[in-house]
Amino acid sequence: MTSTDIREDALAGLTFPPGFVFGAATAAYQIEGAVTEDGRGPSIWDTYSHTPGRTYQGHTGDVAVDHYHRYRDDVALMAGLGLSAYRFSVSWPRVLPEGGGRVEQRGLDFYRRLVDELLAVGVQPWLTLYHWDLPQALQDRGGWADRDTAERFAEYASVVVGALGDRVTHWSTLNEPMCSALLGHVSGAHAPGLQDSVAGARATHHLLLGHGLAAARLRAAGVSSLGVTLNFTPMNPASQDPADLDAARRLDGQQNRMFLEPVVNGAYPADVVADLEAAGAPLPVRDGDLETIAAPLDWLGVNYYFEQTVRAGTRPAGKPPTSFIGGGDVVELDPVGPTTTMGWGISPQAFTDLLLWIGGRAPGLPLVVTENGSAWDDEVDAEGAVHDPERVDFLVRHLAAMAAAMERGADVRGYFAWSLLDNYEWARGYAQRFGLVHVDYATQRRTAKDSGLAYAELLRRHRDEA
Ligand code: IFM
Repeated sequence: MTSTDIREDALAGLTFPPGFVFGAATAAYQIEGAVTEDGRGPSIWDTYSHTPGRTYQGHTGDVAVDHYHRYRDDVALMAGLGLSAYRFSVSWPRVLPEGGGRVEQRGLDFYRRLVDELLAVGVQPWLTLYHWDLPQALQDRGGWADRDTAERFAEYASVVVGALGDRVTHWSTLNEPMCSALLGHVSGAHAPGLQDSVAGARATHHLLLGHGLAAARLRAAGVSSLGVTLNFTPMNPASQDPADLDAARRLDGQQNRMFLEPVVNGAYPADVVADLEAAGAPLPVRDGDLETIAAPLDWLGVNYYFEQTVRAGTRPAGKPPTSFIGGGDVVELDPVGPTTTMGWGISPQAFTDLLLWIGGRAPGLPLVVTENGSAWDDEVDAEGAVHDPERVDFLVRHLAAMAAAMERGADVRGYFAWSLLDNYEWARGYAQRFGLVHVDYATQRRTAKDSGLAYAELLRRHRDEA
């Protein structure tokens, strides 16, 4: 069997409704490089990645995959794969190097050129305003733990929509605020690298407030396709023991419900509020905030990678610090069965269940899968091909799982593979490859992997069926 046969086989029977959007996603700091060019200011990720001991082998996004200079070729690559959409993020410190005030026109011009290039080849731009690269100048004034950062985010949203609102239709405010808030401020596994639960709770609320304030600015500018992207990890109890059930409830609360409920229903879950208060890290909610946060949306972005089983108990020595407020007495179990190189388990069934669960919590709100993907050790072989059967399998099984959810009523309108290209996987550096397209980091050469070719084939059939 050739790799083409394998693709043909895997794709048989996978069909999606006409108009279903298929794309791939990236984020500014993970791909752009050019961190000191055209007036860009430093971000918290520049600071973090340059701090010894923070990232795998000291890897930084200084060069990344040089997309800032190679964006034309990368757009041509997307067109070649037949993507109907491309989800990317704007780098806040490229546009407002000090976080607010002075606008750097050269930064905006880059995104205008990128968007024009996409439109010219018929790929819809899906723009995310914040994928974790807060201007360092704002961090120096307290970052997301400080309420003013939410106001600065709204200011930044106004600047970007003022420059690109005439050509970008699909807008998202935040990517995965859970990671910004809890990985950034509780475990310190991400920038700004704090281990401070009070700051974690404050950052959570101010990120969500920033989302609501920015949403109002985008609406005022006429945006009619507006969403926010949340990352969901289903939390399963290791047993029916009440302590394990409670551990799963608490982590599910902070991972999933603390972000979903205020955005779609205008309230933090009461059990989460109580947990955070008991941990001495209350959410700093003021009158009117929850109405702002619950701004009407046109779609909800769903990022899904894996599910997690947890139990109550003392975290074994050697486990990384918890990312959850008061979560020091909860243990995340290692997955059973095969894992990706990230160490994540593979659970397509949990993806189906998750989409149905979200649909039940947010009835009437269309869902867009804004990220889903897997990391593997990929290599270019002597013939110049990249055979990544594990990623093909992951992709096909997750597409099938999404289709199963849709069949059972989940209103899913699009799917973006993470990621278009191999790129800078944050604290894990360049050791983790998520791309549909392989990047040789020494030469920056791009090579479509078998998974990229399989995806292209699926998209070709989808277009033909339309
Ligand atoms: O690379 C990240 C991305 O930036 C956010 N979502 C998860 C991906 C894989 O870890």
